[in-house]
Amino acid sequence: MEKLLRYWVGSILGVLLLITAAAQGVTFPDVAAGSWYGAAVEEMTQKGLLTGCDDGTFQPMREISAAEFVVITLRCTGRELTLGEGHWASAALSYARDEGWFDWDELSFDRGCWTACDEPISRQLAVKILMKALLPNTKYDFNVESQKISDFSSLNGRYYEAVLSASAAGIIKGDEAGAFHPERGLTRAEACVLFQRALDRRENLPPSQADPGPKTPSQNMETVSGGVSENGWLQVKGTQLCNEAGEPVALHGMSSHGLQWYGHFVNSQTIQNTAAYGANVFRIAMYTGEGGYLSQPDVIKEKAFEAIDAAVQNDMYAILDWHILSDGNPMNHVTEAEIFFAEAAERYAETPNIIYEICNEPNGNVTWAGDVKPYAQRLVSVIRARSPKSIILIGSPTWSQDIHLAAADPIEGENLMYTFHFYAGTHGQDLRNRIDSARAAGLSVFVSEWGTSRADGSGGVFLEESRVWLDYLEERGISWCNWSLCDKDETSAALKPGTAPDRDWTEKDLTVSGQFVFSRFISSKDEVK
Ligand code: DCB
Repeated sequence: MEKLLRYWVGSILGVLLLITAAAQGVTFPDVAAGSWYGAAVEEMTQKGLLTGCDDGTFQPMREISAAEFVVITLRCTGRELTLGEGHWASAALSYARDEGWFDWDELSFDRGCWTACDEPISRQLAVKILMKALLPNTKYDFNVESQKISDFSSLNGRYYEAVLSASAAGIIKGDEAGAFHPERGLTRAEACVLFQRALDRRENLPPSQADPGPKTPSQNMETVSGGVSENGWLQVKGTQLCNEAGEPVALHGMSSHGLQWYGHFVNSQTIQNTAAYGANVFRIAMYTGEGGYLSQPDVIKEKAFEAIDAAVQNDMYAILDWHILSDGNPMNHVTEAEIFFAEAAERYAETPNIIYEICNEPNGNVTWAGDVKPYAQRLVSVIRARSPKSIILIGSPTWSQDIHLAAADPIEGENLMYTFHFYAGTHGQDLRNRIDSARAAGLSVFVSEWGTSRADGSGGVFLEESRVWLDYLEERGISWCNWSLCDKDETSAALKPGTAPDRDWTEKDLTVSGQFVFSRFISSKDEVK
């Protein structure tokens, strides 16, 4: 009873405060009229985008949590929320993740729980979510905008696009010293100002720019298929992979899992089993860390060379993949990489089958300009000195998703392509748009690894999402390899647990993922010679 009374008194007081505040044109007792953020709060409240706290206050100087930020962003896009299971914001958080406003490792969903989403959101992540949700097609000039942000060098590469486009759109302005402080929190007052600027900007865009849909540089690309005896040395013309005769070609096939774990699925028989379904490429994932090449160089190198020879016997292209993963920065082992690729490129200098993939997935605290690009320049020159014509595949930060950074600052040279990796349960339309923009800027893209699962190799299977992705790649003549040819008990694996590696396979040996992927090696558009 006493509780109820307190509640009523509280509410009445709250209402009285609200009325007085409204009379002054401001809605919250703790938001002073005329303060630098007062107008933004008022506008957001009038539009129904802000509700304030249970006690009727706004708490402008409290740091906004990730959950609060995502929920308000979603409201700004005009979407209604339904309460999900568990955390009050779980429906909004899942929606935002599925839309690609943030990646799964930025706000993690763990064992049914949105961990850490009640913690203050970092400024860099907030700006990324805001830009992806409200102003996804904002253009920027890398050099101009990066100059404006005095602490730009401390920014992680995966936030370049968001922060630079937000700067270009006038959404963020640094402090007195021009600093953005990417890792700091954001007060609710600051967040409100960001929302208001983004909404203003959005309202003033011509409708076509507000949502132009994906750009489509070269759709309906007709490609040829077939093996090395038909296509010979590959070459890049414009953004397209072509055969020796200059015709657009698409490579489709499997990637191995780690040679140190699933090397028994990397032999002439298993590679031939994929060729029997129409594959014309095989990727050899030579992990460097996790018990791979760096801990047993001779054994793993021999296995990789055997795998190349098996692919050659089967008339297939072979991607030799320096599979960095736990060792996230390729510069950590650049000398080892130079020695390895020097030997490989010399050995296979005359073999048209080989494609060099010099760094699987840079991740963690790496930048394009400071780490991946200088690494790639060194490796390209090592390989080129020995194998002048071969195709070289180059990764980018954020597990080879940051191709926009490469597009803004590419590497000089011929027959270079940039890898883009995706997992259909995690990555979606915003990344397809990113590929289109990169290609429109002249970048040549090769999907050397993708999975039907979530980004951790399990979950799903996400066949519908995979179909959308493969149709997208097919329309553009983009080549791909699927993760992975092994029998591990995870949804991305193509083979059922216990499948024998030393015989032909039938549909029954393939998992749901394997059946889907094998059925797509030959695309409906391939002009089979
Ligand atoms: C990539 C890696 C690849 C990894 C797959 C699936 O990593 F290139 O090595 O494979 O994508 O995560 C997985 C295997 C597991 C194994 C694990 C560790 O399927 O069996 O236990 O490697 O060796 C990615 C790709 C994208 C993202 C994250 C990762 N992403 N990742 O977008 O967040 O964290 O490994």
